[in-house]
Amino acid sequence: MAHQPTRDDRFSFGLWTVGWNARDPFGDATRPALDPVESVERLAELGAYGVTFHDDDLVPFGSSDAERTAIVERFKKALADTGLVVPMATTNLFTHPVFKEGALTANDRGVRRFAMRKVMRNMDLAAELGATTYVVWGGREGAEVDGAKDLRAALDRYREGIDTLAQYSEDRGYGLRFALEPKPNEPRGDIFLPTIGHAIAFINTLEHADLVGVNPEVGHEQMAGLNYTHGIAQALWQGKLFHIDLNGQHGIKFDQDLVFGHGDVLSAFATVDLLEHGGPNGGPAYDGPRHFDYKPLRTEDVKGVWESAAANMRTYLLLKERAEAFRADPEVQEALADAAVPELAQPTLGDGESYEQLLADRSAFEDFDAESAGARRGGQVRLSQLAVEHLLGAR
Ligand SMILES: [Mn+2]
Repeated sequence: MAHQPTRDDRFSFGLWTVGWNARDPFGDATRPALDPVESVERLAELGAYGVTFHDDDLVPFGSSDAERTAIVERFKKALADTGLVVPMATTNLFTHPVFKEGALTANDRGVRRFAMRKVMRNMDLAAELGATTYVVWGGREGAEVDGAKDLRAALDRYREGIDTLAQYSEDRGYGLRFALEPKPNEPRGDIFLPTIGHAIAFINTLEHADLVGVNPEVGHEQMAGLNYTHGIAQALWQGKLFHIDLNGQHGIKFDQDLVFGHGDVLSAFATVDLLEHGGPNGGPAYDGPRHFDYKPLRTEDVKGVWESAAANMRTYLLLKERAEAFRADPEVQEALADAAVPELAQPTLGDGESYEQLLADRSAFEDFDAESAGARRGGQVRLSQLAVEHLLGAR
């Protein structure tokens, strides 16, 4: 019953999460900005194993080379002192006004070339710090005015951008894998590659498709009304779940970035069960960092920031424990069998069976009793209730 996180749990946080000073579109900051070194120290104390960053989270935009070097050296010392690692890094291609109309897909070619250079520069640092995953969130890659963007050209330029960056990583020997982060909207009215499915379909067109996967965020899929667990299950199935962003969201509204589990907790339970166990019939589970991309509520002070960081990890561990108890419960096993869940793992055709043999099998059609199959007990509510009871600690 250990809910105290350890390095083995591989929890990681973005500098921009705990470091958010709580400025929003309607109000000023309610907290001071945090020193990245303080964030590293506090996250290490709380039991995290990793820290991630956008280039500008660490080195403010426009810093001189000398300032950049000094900041990076101080950060590296904090990492060495605490043992925290940098599993992932990413680029801020959204804050500065230069990116107001897009970055890798901006109409302005000069902006696109600047964006590509900004990513390459931070990839150098990411590799130096030992990162293995490079996240690409195209928050400004999109439009509000459909007529102001050649949508197919934008996808051409997106593909050109990702393939060029992947080639750069290969040529420099960085060994980075890229993880595209889908989001349907916000800050743009409509963002390109809005869901996991769109992103995976796009990835399949890339020259370096093998180096590119997805970094799905709970809230981003739920903002689109989609089932996050289903989305990451498909990404796992296609070998594309390179990274995850865990947080909480209450349905279709603005991007809330709540603490993990503080939105749809039943969905969070299913997500942890999938990540840890690979699904009801087993299967490859997720072996990457458990990364939290949340924002401490604007109502909180700095103490509340660290309470909320701890809450993400504790909630994950509680859900993990609950999911293990659910899987180990004999009544759950019985309910799964009753709902025929294991049967789906069995191929529809027999070993070596052709469709000719299927056509010849009268029991499959002519003699099949559709009425009794249609009357079969579902047993799904029982399974759902068992999950709820385990979640509530009633079992
Ligand atoms: Mn978000």
